[in-house]
Amino acid sequence: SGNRLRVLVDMDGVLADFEGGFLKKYRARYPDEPYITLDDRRGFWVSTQYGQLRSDLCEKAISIWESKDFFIELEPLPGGVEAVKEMAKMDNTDVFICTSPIKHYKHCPYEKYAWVEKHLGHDFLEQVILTRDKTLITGDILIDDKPDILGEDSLHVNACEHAVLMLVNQHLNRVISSTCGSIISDTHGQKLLLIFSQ
Ligand code: UMP
Repeated sequence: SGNRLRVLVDMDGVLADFEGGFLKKYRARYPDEPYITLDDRRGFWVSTQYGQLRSDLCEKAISIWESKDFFIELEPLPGGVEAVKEMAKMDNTDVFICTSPIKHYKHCPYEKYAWVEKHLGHDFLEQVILTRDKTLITGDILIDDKPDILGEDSLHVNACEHAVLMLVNQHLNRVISSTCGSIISDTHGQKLLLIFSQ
């Protein structure tokens, strides 16, 4: 509250290796089906690109992350968990994990909490925000890999006065540059860091 900095950190693709976990389990479950290497992955939606490869593969892709143990077994991306712990120790700073669960709710929300407990500790469960619309959450900084974060309040996000953007490398362990603007993204899926403040 007040003059504290509130940092929102995404989970899939930022802290947890969603893409790597997906490909490993997809290939194990569908060994005879075509797949897309991590180098050839384009765009945020895995299901869309698999659907373009062959229409029935969209459903098969979705079946992977709807399965039990998919989210809890995701490997941490290098540097992510360490960076969150470091930020959480900073003065006047509150760090929250801000993540969108899938609507197939049998396993995902539970396993997202379990993942945070496993990698960041029980006390960090206090910091978990599950939302399908991140623009409804008030924060100063959102660290996310999704290039188009849209929702009920997205006009507000885009119109904010002191928007600052920082491009971070692959994960969030090294901030490499910062600039003013609204939302930037890299064509090769580089992670972006979006700061919005009122
Ligand atoms: N997700 C899909 N389809 C995809 C890729 C990811 O539904 O093709 C889900 C997995 C996560 C969520 O639950 O989207 C990612 O949300 P954020 O990283 O924006 O929090």
